[in-house]
Formats: sequence, structure tokens, C-alpha cells
Amino acid sequence: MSDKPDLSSMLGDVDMPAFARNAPAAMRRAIGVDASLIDRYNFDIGGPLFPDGSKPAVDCGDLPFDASDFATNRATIRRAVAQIMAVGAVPIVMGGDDSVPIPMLDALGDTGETYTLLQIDAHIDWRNEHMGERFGLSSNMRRASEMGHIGQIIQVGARGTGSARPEDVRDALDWGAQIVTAEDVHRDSTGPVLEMIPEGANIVICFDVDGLDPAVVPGVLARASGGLTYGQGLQLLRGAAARGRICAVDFAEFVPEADVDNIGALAVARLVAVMMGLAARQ
Ligand SMILES: [Mn+2]
Repeated sequence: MSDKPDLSSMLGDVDMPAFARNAPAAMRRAIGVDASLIDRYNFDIGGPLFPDGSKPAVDCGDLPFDASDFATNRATIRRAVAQIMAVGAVPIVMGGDDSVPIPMLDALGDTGETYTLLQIDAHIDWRNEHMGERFGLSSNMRRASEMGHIGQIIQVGARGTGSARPEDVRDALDWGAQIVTAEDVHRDSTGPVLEMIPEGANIVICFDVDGLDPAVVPGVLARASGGLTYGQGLQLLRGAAARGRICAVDFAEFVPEADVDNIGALAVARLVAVMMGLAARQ
């Protein structure tokens, strides 16, 4: 077996490298279902998504993207997140790949606050680099650990074999990352994860949608059985909001071309909608 996985064979006819670039459009289409029923009772959150008197969500549109200029893409994401936070809103970043969370997390540094990072992912993402890239696939939690304003990293959903090598796991644990495998969650539910979040914490959530089981979200780069259920994902979002203040969230790594009959798009869109409702209630 070669050292490098053949990503193109996993992806079928999904072309690299910007494999998640069509996610924003697919997620926006899927969330239209919730938008059309906005005044209905949403059982995922226990009321209408936006109760009377709460602040609505605003679609800021797609950010410009250049498939050959990653530094400019990062600067664009960072600036947009900083601008949204500066007006007291909660940025919910939808779509894109693992390169999206890093500039989002970087932007949090402008506030002078310290954050608890809750990562939901099949992978721990502690590689120093992957295929020569330090700011993309599989590296975002290591980059987060290098940011002074990230005080705690809780990682949920790891399973099977991914990009992590034994030394990456060791580095994560040495840093103090709290790794809760998907199997841990299936055995003990989400309570122990939520108890790791200090009361009143500033929380940032990095939701890689491959943290959920591929039966829930088939539209991912590498499907890994044994992932979190939809309900567990929901509990993590609601439970985090009950522990502290959710300051920023991203939903990354959705690959619409690998989805099956929009099942994944609908599941992710529902979680995004709940996240909007939770932000509106803060
Ligand atoms: Mn992942």
C-alpha cells in the first residue's frame, strides 16, 4: 500500500482539490425546507426556530473563493468572521473544507477572550501538514492548539483509521486535548462531553459533518461507520449552548456530490437551523 491515500478513488468523479465548494449551495437549498416552515413548532429545539422578540438569522451570502490562492481565501474568511463578531452576531460558517475553521478560529483572537473549542469530527486533525499543506485537511486542531486564545479543545467522534498517526494522537493528548471517541458517546451518551465544557465558557464549535455517521450524512470525503447519530449531534449543540455562550460555529466537509438523495444535506441543514435558533436564544 502506498503512503498516500488515493483520494480520487474515494471520491469517484468528485474533482479535487476544492471538493466541498458546492456545499454552500446544497446546504442553502436544503435549509429552504425549514425556512418555508419558519413559524412551525420545531421539536429539535422545543419551539419555533426564532421565538418572538429574538434576533433573526441573516444570510451573508457566499464568500469569494479562488482555487489557487489559499492565503487570500483565508484572509477573506477571517475578515468576514471578524466583521460578523464585531457587530455582536454569531457567525455560522456553512460549507467548505477543513481549511475553513482555521481562519475562523484565528478571527476569534481579535476579541481578547479565551475559548473552549468543541470539535465534532471522525478525525482529530492534529497533523502538522497533509500533502505539504499546513492550513488544510487534517491540520486544523493542531493549528488551533497554537492559538493563545484557544484554551481548551474537546474532540468528539473519532473512530477507525484516518490521517492521524500515533505521534499526532500523543501530541494532542500531551497538549491537553480531551478526545472522546464515537464509541465513548455510544456507550456513555453525550453527558460526559458536555460536562467537560466549563459553565459560562465562550464556545466555538467546529462541526466536521463526517463526525456524524455516513447513514446520516453520506456526503463526505471518506465515509466511516460507527459515527454519531443525528440525535447525538443535536444534543451536543443544544447541550453546549446550555453550558456557555456559543460564539462561532462552522459546518465543514460536506460534499454534495457524494450525498445520497439529499439525506445528508437535509440532516446538516436541520442542525444548522437549530444552531441559528440557539444563537437567537442567547
Ligand atoms: Mn473529518
